[in-house]
Order: sequence, then C-alpha cells, then structure tokens
Amino acid sequence: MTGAPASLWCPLCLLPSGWAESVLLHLDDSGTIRRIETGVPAAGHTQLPGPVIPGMPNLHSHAFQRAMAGLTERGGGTGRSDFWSWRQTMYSFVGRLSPEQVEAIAAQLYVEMLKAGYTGVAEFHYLHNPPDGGRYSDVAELARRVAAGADAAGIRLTVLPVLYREGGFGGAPLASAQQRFRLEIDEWAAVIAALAGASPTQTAGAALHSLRAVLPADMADALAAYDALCPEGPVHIHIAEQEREVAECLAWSGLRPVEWLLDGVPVDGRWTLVHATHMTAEETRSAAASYAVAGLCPTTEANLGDGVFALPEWLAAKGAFGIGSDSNVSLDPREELRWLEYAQRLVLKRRLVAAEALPGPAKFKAPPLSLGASLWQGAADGGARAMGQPCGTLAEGRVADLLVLDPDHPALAAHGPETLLDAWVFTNAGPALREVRVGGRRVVENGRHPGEDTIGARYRSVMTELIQDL
Ligand code: NGQ
Ligand code: ZN
Repeated sequence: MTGAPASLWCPLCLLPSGWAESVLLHLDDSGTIRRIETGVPAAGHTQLPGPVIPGMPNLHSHAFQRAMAGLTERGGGTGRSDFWSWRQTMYSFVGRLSPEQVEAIAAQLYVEMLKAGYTGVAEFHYLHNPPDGGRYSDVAELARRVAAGADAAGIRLTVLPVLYREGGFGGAPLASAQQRFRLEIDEWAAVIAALAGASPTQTAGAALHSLRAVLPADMADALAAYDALCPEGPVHIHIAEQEREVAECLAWSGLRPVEWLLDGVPVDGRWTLVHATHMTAEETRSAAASYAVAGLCPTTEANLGDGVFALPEWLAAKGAFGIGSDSNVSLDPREELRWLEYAQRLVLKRRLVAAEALPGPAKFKAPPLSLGASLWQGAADGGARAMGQPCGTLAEGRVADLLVLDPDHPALAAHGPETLLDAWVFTNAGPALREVRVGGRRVVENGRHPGEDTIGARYRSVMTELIQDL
C-alpha cells in the first residue's frame, strides 16, 4: 500500500454538483480532502488513470457468514427451507469459529469488497463470546479480530458491536448457539469504547440486533450508555425482515415492528433500519420522515426469501437508503443496486422505477437522468451516514475514498459522463476498476490487492478446516 499523496488529479470526477473535468483534490495526511479545484492542468500531481467516483460504503455485513456462502443451497432436507431453517444452519456454523478463523475470514472478505468497489464497511458484529457462552479475557477479542482483518485489507471500518440478549419477542431463552452473542450492557458498551475512534479509518458505533433480541428496558439502558460514549454515533437495528417477525411483534405488542420502534424510541438520522422489508404505507412514510437510513441488502434478502422493499414509496417520501452485502453471498455493490431496481421491475412490470424518484436532473447534468449515477450516489450518501464517517462523497472535508474506473474496458468504451455509470452499474462485465483508494491511499491497483496472496492462502486453509468439520 502506498501512502496518501498530497494531491490527486482526476481527468473526470463525480462531485456533489455532478461530473467535472480536470479536478484536483488536495489531501491532508489523514486522507481528507481539504480543497477541490476544477479545470486545472495535471502536471506536478499524482494523476488518476480514469474517471473517478466515490467508493461505496457497505452499510451491513456479517463477516463470518462469508465462509458459509455456498454451504446453504442444498435441498432435500425435511420440511421447507426458509429464513428460519437457514438461521439454524448458520447457528451450527457459528459454533465452530475460532478467533483466528474470524480474523482470516474478515481479511479475505474485506479484500474482496475493496476489489469490487466497497471502500468502507459497517460490520454488524454479534459474535462476542467463546462457543460455551463464557468470555474471552478481553471481551472485545472478536471485535478486535474483525478490526485486524479490516486493517490487513485497508478498508474503512465502522464496527457495530451488537446487543443481543433474548431468544424472541418479550424475552425468550436463548438457544445454546446464541450464547456466543449475549453480553451484559456494560460489556457491550466497553466493546464500543474499546474501538471507537481507533484510527482515521476505524471507529465503532452501536447495533441492537432486533426487537426479537432486545427488550425495551434494555434498549433504553443501552441507548443511554451509548449516548454517553458517542452522542452523534450511528445506531443500527434489523427490523421487519420476515413476515413471521411482523406477526410475532403484533402478537407481543399489538404493533408492527417499525410502528413499535417509531412509537417507542426516538429514531432519527443516526439510525439505520436494516431491511425494513415489511412496512405499511404509513410506516414507510413515518420511517422515511424520521430521517433514518433504510439499510437495503437486496442479494441477501433475495437469497433468504425476505420479500421486496417498497422502494418507490420510500423514495417518494424522500427516504434515505444505502446498500449492504449482509450475508456476503455477493460482494459487488453494482449487483446490489441492480437487484434493488430489478426486483421492482419484475413486480411492477415497468422500467427505471427508482429513476422517477431519485435526486433530479440538476444533480447529474441530465435529462435524461442517469439511473446508474443516481443509485450509486444515493446509496453512497446513505451508506456514509450509516457508517458515521465522512465518506461517500468527494467534497471538501470528506475523505478521499474513491474508485478509478477503467475507461478502456469494453463495457465502458466510448461512454461519456451522461451514461458512464449506467454502463458500469447495469452491465455485468467485471469490476472494470483501475484503482481503489481509501483515505487517498491506493489499496487495489488493476484488480490486485498487494496482500491478496497471503490473505487468500490463510483463508483457503480456514475453509479447509471448516468444511472438514461439517
Ligand atoms: C443475522 N441475518 O443476524 O445474521 C440475521 C439472521 C436473525 C439476516 N437477517 C438471524 N440476514 O435475524 O435472527
Ligand atoms: Zn444482518
């Protein structure tokens, strides 16, 4: 990895105001953009070899699940396969993971994310304890392993230690596999405190697993403890992903999950509602108005049979959104964006569904509006807010987390700024990236990460161990 240069010159760059030519980004030592000039000559500066766009923040990942991808697609069992049977398989898998394996999986995952164009990740981290539900001598052991994996890869990280205390709505006993997830509230706060502000590219935030896993009183105590630590920090929660979850929430409280949350908790722009798949029109309007980010994970939601998010209604209500790779069956932000749009097209039998509601032509020098550019920048804006870090936009005071597209790639050939990101997002032609940079530092060059051989070898041996144990 090279250091952060003092300046980066871009032949073409996607700024908040739209595409601009001959753009110079002046950086400080930590990789933050201090000043932007446009229309300046390249001489004397580090020149980026293609069009530059913001890197994508990945707002929802469970790193360890990367190692399960491909192990849950075999039919022929008893009963029907659904989200809940997948979860059983995940529980039996999670019981086997050692700290070393967790770190090796995270490092490999994050290298793959960088190579695909994710420059940051919010890791929804709920694996805290040894398999017997005891404690590691450092309660932050596994969160630190995730952070070490992120360090090895060079990806920006917001680790979100997860509070997970119950086996169901209203408080049900934990299954034995879930003992790895349970912390006391003060232990949970200590994990956050251990990792918050760790480095210019690593910090921590808070996550509540779900309304199924945290009782209202615990939620209030946890949020108070977190506010004392990080008054502006992000808060994430899984919500309304499955219809059964909605039914159980209704039976428990008389309210639907999103309704319950908005009613009982001061949800605001610090919040990310992960999935929010099953909402009434009224819940959609109120949740969007709360300024919370919808954390959409289209490939995982498809893989797990969750349902289809009400994207047109959410966007019409000016709701913010970002994308997450969640179970990590797919590591490509463009595939998430395609699925987000394509699920709508299949259901509504129309095209360009998101284009009707996303930020208008003024922002991207259209008409016609570039759906690829709007989806990309929209998800990057929401993702940055979900990470609680100044990424997602190439602007003064924001970090230089960026992608350099390969203009010679056949999928992009001859495309001008008006359609460049449509060609990049809506074709499936490999990453087509010349460089990936985090905080101005180059972490991927021509599709290669400098650590990928070592990190990959370690990952392959971990996979051999895990598959032998199956
Ligand atoms: C998780 N994953 O925590 O990994 C969940 C499944 C649950 C997704 N929802 C477990 N995609 O929600 O209880
Ligand atoms: Zn999740």
